[in-house]
Amino acid sequence: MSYVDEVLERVIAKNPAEPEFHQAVKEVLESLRPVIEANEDKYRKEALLERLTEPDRQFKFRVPWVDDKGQVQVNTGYRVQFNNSIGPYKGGLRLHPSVNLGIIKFLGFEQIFKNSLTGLPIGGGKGGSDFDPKGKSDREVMAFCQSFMTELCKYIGADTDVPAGDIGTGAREIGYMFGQYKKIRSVYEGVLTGKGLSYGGSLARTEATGYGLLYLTEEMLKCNGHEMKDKVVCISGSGNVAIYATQKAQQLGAKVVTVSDSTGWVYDPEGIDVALLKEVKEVKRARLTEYAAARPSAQYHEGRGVWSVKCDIALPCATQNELLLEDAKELVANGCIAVAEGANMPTTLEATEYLQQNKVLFAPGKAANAGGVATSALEMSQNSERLSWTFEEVDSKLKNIMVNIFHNLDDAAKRYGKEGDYVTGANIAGFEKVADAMIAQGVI
Ligand code: NDP
Ligand code: 2IT
Repeated sequence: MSYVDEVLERVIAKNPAEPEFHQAVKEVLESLRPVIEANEDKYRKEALLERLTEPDRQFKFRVPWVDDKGQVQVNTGYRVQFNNSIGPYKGGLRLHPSVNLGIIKFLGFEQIFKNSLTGLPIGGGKGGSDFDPKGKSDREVMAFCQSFMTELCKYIGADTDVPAGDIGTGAREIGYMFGQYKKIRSVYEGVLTGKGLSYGGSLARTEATGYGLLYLTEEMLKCNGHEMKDKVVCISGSGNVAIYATQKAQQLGAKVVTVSDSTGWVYDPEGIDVALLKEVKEVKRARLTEYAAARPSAQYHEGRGVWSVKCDIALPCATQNELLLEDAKELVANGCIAVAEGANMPTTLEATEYLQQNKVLFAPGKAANAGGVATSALEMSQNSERLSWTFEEVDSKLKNIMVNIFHNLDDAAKRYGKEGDYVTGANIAGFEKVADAMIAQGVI
């Protein structure tokens, strides 16, 4: 059996009931085949793939907190420190009822390659909890965040492991967590990114993932003879990534006609009103029904359905496995030319394959959404030198990073005779640097 197949089997056997983790490992290892086969004896002897697919360590802990009725609630907290061969562990904290160890491991595994692709010195990690911030008061969210950090603070630090936001974790949660870290550890350091601007946050971090997604998409289009201007774009999600992806797409001259949340979606043929969307989602923390109620041109639909709308470009920005084979078929039938993943692993393996077979340009999340973590690394740099850069400075570095990422994965795909296969290109380009560092650092 080939080394790749052997390790895939082993990962599934050793980590039962973690389907998202299996899916992420399968996608990466399958596309690394040409690189692994060229070095099979060496990598097998080094057990490189076994080491790469086994986290350095993982923490799972109780998070007790008191709700507004005086009732004690108990959630489960996680932090997976996956690989620090090229820098301190870096990756977000997801707060969502669906969170379990397998989901955190898939996200942590993806983060290794994504962080490598940024060209910045950051390793891969991820964490979170099954806590649901939706419908909680600010005091309840604070109580949870403080309890979560009371345990997490033992394992993280500015040179060790630097968490950030993800689904359910925004500026409010990062603020409460930072406060508790400082209170317990008595150090003022850049231990979290995505901080508020008054206490060490970076300008443009809020916008970075969505803006970065569009910078990479624009470059991909340009290199394939298209442009963003006048394109019709479907976006899913209506959180941090979706909002700033919508904003940048509009700045580049495209028309974004959909957004969604976990209960429904909006079709707005006049183009999404970003100011209204921000008001509904960032200020009121309300549902999309409020957007539709305030906007005469918008139609609200229950359930899923974003990918049934005719578009040139699809940007899934909500969550994993939200773009299925049947959606891919619909997108192709409607003439879609490009899909770029704002979320982590939003497209199933079958859907990705179908899109690529039908010549749809496809940018995988670990490249397309790397602008968030890249700007987090820029926040770490600013914290280390105790300075803050202007919005324009950060934004122009972000744009350079995203353009470079696209060319690196384009080149890597070409080197292995897979021109235009950006999934393979991203996995190979991300892997090469990490593999090199792991081998250089010995068996640890
Ligand atoms: P937010 O919490 O700000 O927004 C998440 C959005 O996705 C909401 O609209 C939410 O709807 C929707 N959503 C979440 N879970 C589900 C679900 N199970 N089914 C349907 N809709 C869902 O998160 P972000 O925008 O930060 O993150 C979105 C994606 O981007 C995630 O995959 C994340 O890992 C990824 N990402 C985020 C980065 C960042 O910097 N924030 C960086 C790189 C990737 P509702 O409000 O109804 O739950
Ligand atoms: O998935 C991701 O890259 C993030 N949620 C951002 C991580 C970070 O450290 O900024």
